[in-house]
Amino acid sequence: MNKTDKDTNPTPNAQDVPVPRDPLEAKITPGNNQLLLSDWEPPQSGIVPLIRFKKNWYSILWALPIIFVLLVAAVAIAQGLREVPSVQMFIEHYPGTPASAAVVETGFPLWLRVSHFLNLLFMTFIIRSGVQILADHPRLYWHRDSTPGTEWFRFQKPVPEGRVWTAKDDSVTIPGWLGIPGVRHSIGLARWWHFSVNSLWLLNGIVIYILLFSTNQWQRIVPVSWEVFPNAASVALQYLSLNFPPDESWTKYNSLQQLAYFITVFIAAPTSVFTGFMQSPALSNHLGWFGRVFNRQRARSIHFLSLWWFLFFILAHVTLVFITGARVNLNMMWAGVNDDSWSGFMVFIPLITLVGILWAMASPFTIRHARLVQRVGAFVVGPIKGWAEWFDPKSELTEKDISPFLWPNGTMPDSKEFEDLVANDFADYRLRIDGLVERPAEYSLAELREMPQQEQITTHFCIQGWSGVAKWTGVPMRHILELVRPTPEARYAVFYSLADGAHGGVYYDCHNMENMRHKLTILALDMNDEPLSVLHGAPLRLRCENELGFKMVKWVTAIEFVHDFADLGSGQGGYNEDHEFYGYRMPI
Ligand SMILES: Nc1nc2c(c(=O)[nH]1)N[C@H]1C(S)=C(S)[C@@H](COP(=O)(O)O)O[C@H]1N2
Ligand SMILES: [Mo]
Repeated sequence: MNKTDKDTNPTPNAQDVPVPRDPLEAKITPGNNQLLLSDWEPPQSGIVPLIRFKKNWYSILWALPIIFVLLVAAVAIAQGLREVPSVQMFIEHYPGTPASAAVVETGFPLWLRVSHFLNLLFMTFIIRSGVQILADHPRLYWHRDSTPGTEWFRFQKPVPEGRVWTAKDDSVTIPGWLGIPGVRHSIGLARWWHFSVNSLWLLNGIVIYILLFSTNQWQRIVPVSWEVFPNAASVALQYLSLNFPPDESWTKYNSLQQLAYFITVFIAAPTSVFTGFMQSPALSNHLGWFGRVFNRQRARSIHFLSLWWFLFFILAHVTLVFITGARVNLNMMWAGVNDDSWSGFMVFIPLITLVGILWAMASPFTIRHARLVQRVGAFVVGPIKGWAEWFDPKSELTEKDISPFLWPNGTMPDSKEFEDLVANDFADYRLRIDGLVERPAEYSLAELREMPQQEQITTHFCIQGWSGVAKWTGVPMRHILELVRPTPEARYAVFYSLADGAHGGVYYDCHNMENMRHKLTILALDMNDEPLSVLHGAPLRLRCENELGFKMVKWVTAIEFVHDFADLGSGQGGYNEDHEFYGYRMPI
């Protein structure tokens, strides 16, 4: 078709009709593709971790002298016990391995050695990004809400009183060699690492499970007789007396060793996966009573204890590998041979150097190529997130579950416009709805209050790790959809705030239409039977219970229906997505 044909065509096709745009689109600012430290929350150090017993807090540094004294005492006692005839008989009877234990003659096959290495590599990324995530809300709780003062563990000072202290204010810096990327409040990027590498680790784990049980390799690490317990006690006594039991190298493990591997592979790993998933708003809010019992804070605490098991295991495992004959042990696990050559070292040294290089590069790379990390992360875990988003959340909590405290979060509005609205008790407030809708509309607060109201008691899940229960009342989004009638082209609803985000430019966030149709998606006007406070989003905020908190825009002023969000800001689907590298879909 030549130019003249097109120019003279009297009927414009659908693409030529100008799409109505909300004026606030112009106030969106794109984010940087790098994590710019000059435009970021300034560093803030935490404190030495504390654990609470009853009303008192104790530094975990006390553990060092306590463990030392206990170990010395245990060695003395164990050595004394080994002189006692009945103990000697016990050790003779239970030498360390049940007589029934199978002998694995096949060594460590290649698949086992490769998956062992991958496991080591993945675990370095998982642990580091996990610690980074923890530092975004450096407190742990055992119960459903996250009320300050009720933590059992923290590495941050008590919450200051007499001022607004948001969850973002509370985040602390950890060094770049430890966390990934080692920048305060970099949870968006840490999560991409954590979840992408978790997926690889999980795949590796599934392959390991399958191959363990389709060969005889499982026999080394799965106990099959109750005698494993007295034998493990016997081994512990022998180790503690510093007179080690005989080593049967890779044909069979002693009972203590077997239990340690069993716990790691079959208890700690699944526990971590399970408690990881239970921290997701979509899964937890969908699972009803199960989500209440295994609530997010409990799951997060157990997830953390599971980390400690892994750290303890790694320390013990590596120490024993090196003190019970490093060369032979390395030959077995890295070269697959049982001799005293140097072949294990020849494989181990380059591979562990590679791990070291990747370790050193991870944080600087992530800071420099933050947008890339976000894109690759979303590509790897996007399908899992899409699957989780599909769950319709339930509201099964009751009045007595309502938390005494809900952390405030985000950047407060500080415009003259907002001040005037507050001064007038929001009498001049209008909610504007436009974009791809048949009937654009503007509603006053009074009109919104006359619409059908829905009440729900739900848990709020902030990406940073805290959660809390509140009762929300407001207009179901389904009702709004009936009023304004989005056109078939509309695929997303963009929520605009009266407040700017932390790095300048209007705060906004996009949701897909399925989220808008969920039973519990409402435009909340009340929180716990009172009109919303300014802190929590007055006069109107979104509740969308299968997403993380940052997607629930506070101080909503406009909703625009669009076909695509690629042309808004950096095109990532929202303010924190553009500026802090969060994901557009965040049901986990
Ligand atoms: N406009 C705006 N809305 C926002 C934020 C923000 O910074 N600006 N923060 C979000 C985040 S990260 C969370 S966890 C919730 C917190 O809601 P709350 O302060 O009522 O607990 O609001 C969300 N809505
Ligand atoms: Mo949040």
